[in-house]
Amino acid sequence: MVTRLDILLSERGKRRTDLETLIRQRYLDLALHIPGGCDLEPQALLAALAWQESTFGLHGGQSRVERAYCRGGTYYDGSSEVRDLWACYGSCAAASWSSWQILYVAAFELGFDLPPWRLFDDHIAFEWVIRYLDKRVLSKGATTVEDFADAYNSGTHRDSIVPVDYIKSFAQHYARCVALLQAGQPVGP
Ligand SMILES: [Ca+2]
Repeated sequence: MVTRLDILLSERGKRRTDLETLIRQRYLDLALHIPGGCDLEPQALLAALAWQESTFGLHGGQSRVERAYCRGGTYYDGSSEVRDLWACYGSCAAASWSSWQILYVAAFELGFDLPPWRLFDDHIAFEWVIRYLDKRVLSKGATTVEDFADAYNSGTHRDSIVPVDYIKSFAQHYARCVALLQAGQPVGP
């Protein structure tokens, strides 16, 4: 007998197939702007980020609450905007969402005006991930895979906070995605 739980679990598989299609079909429409003179491959960046953050959508349905944005956290204490968003949405405002785990606060700062849980949907989150990467990562001078991963994980590649393990893992995902694309293979599982 197929249970409701079986149906829910099968949805995870569909989500990953959907993610593969989403990246392949929309990354050009939404134009991730790679700076001139660097050879970063946009589709591989987006796919590698999904591998890194959610095992390519397998855990994309999980939102993760960041303590620094919760009541009493560093960013909560330091920002009236973060406190106001917390007042509206509670811990949902302090969470990251989607297969790319974009922070709600980061999307809000870029103009996202829906409730945080709408970022659960990869189709909605994708546009804001692209905007975030353009404005906060690539246009800030990240021109290598290492800088890209550093900036996405720690906010900037220009400071002394260097998430070494994250960067190493991302670089491996990226190299694999580039190889798959060059071989004409899907970047998903
Ligand atoms: Ca950094």
